[in-house]
Amino acid sequence: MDAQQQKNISKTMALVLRHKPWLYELELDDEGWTSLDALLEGLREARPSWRNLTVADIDEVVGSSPKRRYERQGDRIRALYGHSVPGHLLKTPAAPPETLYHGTIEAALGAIRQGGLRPMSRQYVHFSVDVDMATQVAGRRQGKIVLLIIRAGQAHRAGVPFYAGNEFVWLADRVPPEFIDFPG
Ligand code: HQG
Repeated sequence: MDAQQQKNISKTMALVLRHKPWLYELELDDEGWTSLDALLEGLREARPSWRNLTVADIDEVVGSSPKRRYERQGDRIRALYGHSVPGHLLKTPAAPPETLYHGTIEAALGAIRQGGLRPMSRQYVHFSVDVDMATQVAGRRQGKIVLLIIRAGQAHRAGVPFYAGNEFVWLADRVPPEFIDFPG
């Protein structure tokens, strides 16, 4: 499978595993898991060039993501972060690294200074473990990139819950502005 095909399949998996499982008649459980067979069936029907997709192809897509977007366990698969499906997915609270990063754009700063970081259209607000990834995240948006440093350890000790998406991506319900270092 070439890189472009991997990317196309990954984007479609993100759409159904994070946002619109009903497109493929998938049901997500409360940890986001769904049937691998049902996903494969939906993908095979979606495009003629995907008609012969196999579990090995899905594994290739799962393994090709440096951000570890997806996880497969036996006959089930899920997205590890990024969800907007209705109903709250269960995440286990965990102690975050002392420092996390969040890349955003200048236009959002006023609201973030005032109300802190919020999930917006997703279920959780997302953080990166390093500056590079946070910069890439911000680069998806139009506007001047701003890097926020999150005093996650301090926030956690003060009672703000955090959840591990995977080893690179952390999640929270919200982070108040007093735990955010703004530039300048
Ligand atoms: C901003 C992708 C105004 C926030 C990415 C962000 C990531 C506020 C935007 C993952 C705000 C939401 C998540 C507030 C936060 N007022 N704006 N109070 N609080 N914002 O896409 O973090 O590649 O939902 O700064 O790479 O950009 O698809 O979140 O700009 O890892 O695997 O509201 O999704 O992962 O945007 O991205 P998003 P995000 P994949």
